[in-house]
Amino acid sequence: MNQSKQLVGQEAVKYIQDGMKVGLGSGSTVYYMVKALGERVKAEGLNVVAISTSEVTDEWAKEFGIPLTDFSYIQELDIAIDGADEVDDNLQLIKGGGGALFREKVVAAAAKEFIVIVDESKIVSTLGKFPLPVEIVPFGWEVVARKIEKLGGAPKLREKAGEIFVTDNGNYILDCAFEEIHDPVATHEQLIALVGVVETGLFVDMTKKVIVADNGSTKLITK
Ligand code: ABF
Repeated sequence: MNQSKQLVGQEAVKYIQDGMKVGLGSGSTVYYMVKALGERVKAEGLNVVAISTSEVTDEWAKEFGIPLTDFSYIQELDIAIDGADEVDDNLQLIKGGGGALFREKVVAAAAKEFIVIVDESKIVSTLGKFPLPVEIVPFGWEVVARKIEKLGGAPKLREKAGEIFVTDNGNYILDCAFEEIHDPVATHEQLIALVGVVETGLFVDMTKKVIVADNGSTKLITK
């Protein structure tokens, strides 16, 4: 599995050119991409600057010598590269298993090109087997949960080490077991309309390029 993640991480870095402003995603696959990018910075003197999507990725960027900036300096990125929990046939995504979905969506939306890197286990025909992460404001989260329950989402408040999980933005996450999401656009619209929902892990119509590990190599899926 790690070899697959390494392969797609290294392949994605080939799309980064000198002078680019880069969005760095989160998750274990992204770790290998950040490592590979750091190796290019070191070996080629590649001149890039990056905005990351989590405090964990911040640490990886520092470890591998990738200069970091933030949106107070740059408001558009040339490319963003991130992982995913599920990818369907239309390149619609479920993201947020790592809890960074809000910053991941902000960064992906700010990028001219958004490339997703996954091992083959993430490819599905229909989204939803992976519980959909929905970031919510802590105040009145129980009200939002009941509304999502009525939508068939079977919401579960995310915990970590027996405590309520709190995102980098100070919010909570409901993991919603929809099982099958046949219309990701409509489901996202229904959820984002609920007062108290900050963002959903449905990344619809955001990527046109997915790099998938494939039996010791990689393949590019585009739309
Ligand atoms: C992140 O990557 C999250 O959105 C997603 O949950 C995670 C996938 O993690 P991994 O690459 O470790 O499978 O972008």
